[in-house]
Amino acid sequence: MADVTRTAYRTCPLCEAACGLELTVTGEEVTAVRGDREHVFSHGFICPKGATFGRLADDPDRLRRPLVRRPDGRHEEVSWDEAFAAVEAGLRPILERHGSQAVAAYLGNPNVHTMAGGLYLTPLLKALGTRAIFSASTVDQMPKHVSCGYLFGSPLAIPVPDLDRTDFLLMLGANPWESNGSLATAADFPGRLKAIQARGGRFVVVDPRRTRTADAADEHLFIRPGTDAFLLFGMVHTLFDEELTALGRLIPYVSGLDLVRELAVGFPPERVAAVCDVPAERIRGLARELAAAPTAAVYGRIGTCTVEFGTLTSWLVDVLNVLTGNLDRPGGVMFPLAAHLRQHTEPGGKGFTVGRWHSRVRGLPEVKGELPVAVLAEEIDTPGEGQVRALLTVAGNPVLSTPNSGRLDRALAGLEFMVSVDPYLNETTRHADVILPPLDPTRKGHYDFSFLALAVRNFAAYSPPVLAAEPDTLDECDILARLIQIVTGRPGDLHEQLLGGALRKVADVLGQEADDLRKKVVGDGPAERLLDVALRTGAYGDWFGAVPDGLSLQRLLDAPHGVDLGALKPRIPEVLRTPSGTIELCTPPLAAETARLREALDRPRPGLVLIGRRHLRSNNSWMHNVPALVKGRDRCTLQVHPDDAARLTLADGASAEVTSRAGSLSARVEVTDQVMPGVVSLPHGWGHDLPGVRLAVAAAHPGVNSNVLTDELVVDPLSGNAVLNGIPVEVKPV
Ligand SMILES: Nc1nc2c(c(=O)[nH]1)N[C@H]1C(S)=C(S)[C@@H](COP(=O)(O)OP(=O)(O)OC[C@H]3O[C@@H](n4cnc5c(=O)[nH]c(N)nc54)[C@H](O)[C@@H]3O)O[C@H]1N2
Ligand SMILES: Nc1nc2c(c(=O)[nH]1)N[C@H]1C(S)=C(S)[C@@H](COP(=O)(O)OP(=O)(O)OC[C@H]3O[C@@H](n4cnc5c(=O)[nH]c(N)nc54)[C@H](O)[C@@H]3O)O[C@H]1N2
Ligand code: SF4
Ligand SMILES: [Mo]
Repeated sequence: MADVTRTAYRTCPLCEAACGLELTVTGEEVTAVRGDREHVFSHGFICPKGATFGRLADDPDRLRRPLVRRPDGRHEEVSWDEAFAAVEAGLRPILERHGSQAVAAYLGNPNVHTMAGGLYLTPLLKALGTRAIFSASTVDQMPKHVSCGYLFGSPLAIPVPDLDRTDFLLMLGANPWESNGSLATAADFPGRLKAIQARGGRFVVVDPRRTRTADAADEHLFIRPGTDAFLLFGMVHTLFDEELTALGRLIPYVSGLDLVRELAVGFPPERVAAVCDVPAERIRGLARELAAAPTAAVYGRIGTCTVEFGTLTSWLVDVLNVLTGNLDRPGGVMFPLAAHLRQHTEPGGKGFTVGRWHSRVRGLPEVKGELPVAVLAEEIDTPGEGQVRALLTVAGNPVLSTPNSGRLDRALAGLEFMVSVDPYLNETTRHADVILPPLDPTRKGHYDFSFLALAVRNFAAYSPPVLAAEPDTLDECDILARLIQIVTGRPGDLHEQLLGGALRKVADVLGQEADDLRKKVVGDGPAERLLDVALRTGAYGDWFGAVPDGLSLQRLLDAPHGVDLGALKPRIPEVLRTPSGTIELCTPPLAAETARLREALDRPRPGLVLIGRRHLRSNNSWMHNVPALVKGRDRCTLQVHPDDAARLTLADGASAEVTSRAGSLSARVEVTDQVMPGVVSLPHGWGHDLPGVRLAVAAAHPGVNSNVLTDELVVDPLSGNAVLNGIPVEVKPV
């Protein structure tokens, strides 16, 4: 009998844009992928990665059953029972002998793209009871969490640019033409930028590289890596100096304005220009344009976070939005309201603090319940009381993605025990004693817990699994649930326990019995049932029937192209969680950090510095095993400006040796004026030629690991975020 062909709709989980996909499924295979033209948010947009959605499922290197490492170092497939027994045998003695602090956890980026990550990691970490928690957040957006924590009282209150209504967008350190956007979920980000221009608006890009986004912009300004805080302070200075501040309806909700005015005195554009290489007149001009635009948004992304003054830079982005009255107004930057979350009834809360504990070796503060991943290697390789002896990784590849990964790679080899929840035997998991592979994305349901709270328009979508699970495979929720049980030693149906806990909270509010509510819960899987409860009691929820037409999982199941929940609405003051219930514009840690920035004005300029870059067909480190995404010319090149190439006698196509404090590597030179003089660029996520890795396609296109060069000893002090841009390097011909 011929295979039946059908159409399925599904949210793409591969980046933050949350596009709707239309899949053609023939038998048990996804045979074609296109953008879902009826999707309420993405309207048919798709990128080359989304187009390969089905290929992850049939990748021959993708693990379907667990692997256990044998004494000779080889990984061998075993049954699930054997694998979980090996986890128990590995973890238990360490927990008993050294306590939970000896077990660290590293959570990687795809956790924010899976339902299991959104729902089962918190209970797992709680069960582990360790404070040695690390994640990809501290090689990414932690500075934004911290600045928003201080400003708005919650690290999750992150305003996003209202792309569809703004008249003027100033974008720093973001390249959505390649990345498809980040901390601003906007399917077809490029199309939304072009629409700004089409309606008579403008967008300006600040970046040390002339990216595709910069090419499309009305104006591109080169900036010295790591110096955006100076540029932005120069703009703040100008707003006060030229009396251009206009807080509008925010006036009663802002405290600390005078302090910012005082701090800005120290950063006249004429003084900061020499540090950031943006002319003083242009800095003043940008401030004037921002103030004059009917609506405007300042948006900074990873290039403003993964730098020494990351938190200060992220803060200044929103200071500018506040000073020009653009925070929380249509066309400015606004707070989304996701369907699984609730609105607050009034402003005010506990506020945001850091440093509830500190890392053992370097003493860096805890932030948002975790420690900087830049200290992970030293926590493992430094002996003494509290040393990390075992590691759990879930959806992470820190050997390619975190600073001084050479040191981390060596540290992982010295662990007493390591377990990884991951579908690949890759650069990191090759160190694992046990690898537990989750189902591929075609076989799991999807709801974006993280990104619907960052979307430039409120909407909700749920996708059921497209293909049935193969025999003898496990869903990620089940894997994480088993790990929880191994750690706690407690029996029972953990899924039902979690659901019961969620329902008891709701039952109190509704004055009903949890058991009665349980009967009304919809959903085929454990994650789906938890989602149903969150949706029904969320901002648009049906409250189990109390609100007619309210949202529920059933409503989303009935709407395969998503449910539009409207343009973003103002949320100040309700969203504010600061103790004062106001926007606290300048808290003491930020003022103190500003003093440090002031001192940095007089630092000597470094010589050559390294920055990263992203390519449309990459996804951090883990999709280079998809043939369609790696074909063509080698993309892992060291971009060098022609002036630097001439000075250093580097020829296009030749090899160069790049050396930093942390390490050295050799890469192929690409001479191009896309990078500014004094700056070289190498993408991250490559270096697939390590022994023991099972990624046949990636290994044939290995590239080099740029994080061999990044330095784990330099972090943004307020957030602990790694510095991955602006690394001092020396380059010479090989
Ligand atoms: N130099 C430099 N370094 C960087 C960056 C940079 O710009 N420059 N960017 C940083 C950023 S923003 C990030 S987010 C990090 C990413 O850092 P990581 O999260 O550590 O690395 P990824 O490359 O995203 O690797 C994801 C891992 O998850 C696995 N995986 C994929 N899907 C699933 C799944 O459904 N379940 C499970 N359990 N596992 C899955 C993959 O096989 C892979 O091992 O890298 C950072 N590193
Ligand atoms: N195709 C693709 N898409 C992705 C990813 C991917 O790996 N590939 N990764 C996903 C992830 S995890 C994330 S976090 C997002 C990131 O999304 P984006 O933040 O848009 O990431 P990038 O494309 O790296 O853009 C960062 C830009 O900052 C510039 N830059 C570097 N240093 C500085 C600086 O000091 N100042 C300024 N102003 N600019 C600087 C770089 O030249 C680069 O153009 O992308 C996501 N989407
Ligand atoms: S832009 Fe992101 S979400 Fe959209 S298709 Fe591409 S990878 Fe998927
Ligand atoms: Mo990221």
